[in-house]
Amino acid sequence: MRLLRLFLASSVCFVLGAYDCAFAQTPLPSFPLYCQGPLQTGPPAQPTLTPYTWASQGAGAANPAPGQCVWADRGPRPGEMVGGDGNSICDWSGSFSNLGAGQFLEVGVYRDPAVNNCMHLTHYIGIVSPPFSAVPALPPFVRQSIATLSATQIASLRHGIQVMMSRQTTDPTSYRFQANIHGTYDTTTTSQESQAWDQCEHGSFYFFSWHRMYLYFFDRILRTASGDPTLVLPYWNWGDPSQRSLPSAFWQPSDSTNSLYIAPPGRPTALDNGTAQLDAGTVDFSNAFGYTNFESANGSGLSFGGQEASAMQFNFPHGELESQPHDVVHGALGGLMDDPDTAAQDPIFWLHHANIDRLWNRWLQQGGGRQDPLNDSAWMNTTFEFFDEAGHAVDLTGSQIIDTVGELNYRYDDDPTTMAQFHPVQFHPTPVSPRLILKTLATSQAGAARIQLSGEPVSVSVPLPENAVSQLRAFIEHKVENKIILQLNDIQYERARGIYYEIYIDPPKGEKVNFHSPYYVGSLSFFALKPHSMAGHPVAPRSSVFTEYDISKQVRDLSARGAWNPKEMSVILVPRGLVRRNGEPLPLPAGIAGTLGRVTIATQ
Ligand SMILES: [Cu+2]
Repeated sequence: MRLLRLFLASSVCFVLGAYDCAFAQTPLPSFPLYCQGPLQTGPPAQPTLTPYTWASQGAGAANPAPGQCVWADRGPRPGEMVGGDGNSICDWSGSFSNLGAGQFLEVGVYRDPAVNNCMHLTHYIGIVSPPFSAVPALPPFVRQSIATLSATQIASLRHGIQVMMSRQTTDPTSYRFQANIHGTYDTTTTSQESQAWDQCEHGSFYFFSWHRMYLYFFDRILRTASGDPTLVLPYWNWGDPSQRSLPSAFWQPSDSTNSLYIAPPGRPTALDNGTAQLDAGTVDFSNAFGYTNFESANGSGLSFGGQEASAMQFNFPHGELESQPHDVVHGALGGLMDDPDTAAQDPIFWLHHANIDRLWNRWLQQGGGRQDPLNDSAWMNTTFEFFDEAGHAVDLTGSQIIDTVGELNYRYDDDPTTMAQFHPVQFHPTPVSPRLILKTLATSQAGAARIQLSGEPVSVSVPLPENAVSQLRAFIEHKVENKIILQLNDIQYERARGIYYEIYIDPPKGEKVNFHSPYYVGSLSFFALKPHSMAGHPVAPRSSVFTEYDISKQVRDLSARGAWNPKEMSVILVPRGLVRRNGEPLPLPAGIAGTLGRVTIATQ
């Protein structure tokens, strides 16, 4: 009903073409429905449905009658009594089965076009008695920082995860099935598993939208599993310096009674005993927030949200926020979290991604032209499949997840109360850009051995041929304004293991560098940097894996400092990982973590 309205509104905007087009504030999707017992759940084939009859007028002292339901403030409109499961409440049937005659139940619902138009239960409010409140809409769920959760809320979160973990893997609402949707080494045993697993989107502008959908359904399944209608998935705000260690609920107690606990080697011991935390540089997102464009051309990761590329599980290069802090936090945490095929097995995964999802809202809030790729019909209309709390397959598209309050019924505790800025304001349909081809200026020694990345810093020399020097000079002197780009090419590794690399250009010899240094350009994490594809797409060669960094500013700074060396550029990779609470680095894993085929300096 509401989605249709949104669609109509956007069609009108498309017709208006280049005119700016703002939506009126859309109503919240959840409305209070009052029912009187007894209500009976559907036949054995549909045990998750609760059919009912509409009362003719709004809830009052003697209304609805036994077996009936109705809105708070009015009777049903003709269009509301629809076919399919239109007069059925879907999911959570157990809540209704014990309701006796003379008892009234208040719930929050919205009509769910994804599940045969049933009245989808969003809020369970409980037994009420007249007079009923006539509030026409219910507030959305609020995702809170884990640091603000009460002991009761933590207990509820643990219980929900534990119930999901106790379900059979073949059940789409089980914890393992849900984790495997992201990625897995498990062998599939059903066709549903083959179709649903290994679907995560990395390295394209679907990264944000796919993970928002994934968390949305996980949150619904978790709430139902917990039996607590007020439970909402929290987020881990590692951006706050006081919250950089693993939230204590995840490691205290450190035994099997705590469903949030993962024993080593699933997590590094230092995380699980509270001695380690994420470094300030690991969680820094200032670079990504500086970008005002959500998407970049196919082949370029220089945008907040990633390249316009086809939906496939792992693509390259990654967008800016995906790369840092998303990938880098995965990389620093190590253990299960450092591999897309195991990451979601650690319950901290969901809180890490809720924070990434929250940062998407914080980025939009910066304004300055930042907006979602509403003009891109592929981003708006590509369908992804998930499962709801009843185990039904459900589809979502980008256009259905832009406004978390109006479309998905949740908000973050620090979202502004008015969500107007999250609504589309402009429609300028644009054709998909062709794949961006960069001009290579210089590359590290051809034919040399692969560059080995270990627990020690590595310096890679990139000799500058004459042509590169003249082009870089023209750039330094502002005669041309093309971006200068650093690429790390042909990245190979076997299994990631809790290490990532900060990258610096020509730092002064002997100077102790960190991510605040002017020579810092970004970081390399191995997370999701492996060719891997969904059924029907060919697997890309490993040599095609690369990351890229805009080094325009660093190149001009070099010259301004008088440190510009026209013979070569030195690219330094400094290994990083978890740190102690006092900021001292913890020992890094020994041996070779991965290798690079070459380092390239290029221009657009
Ligand atoms: Cu992730």
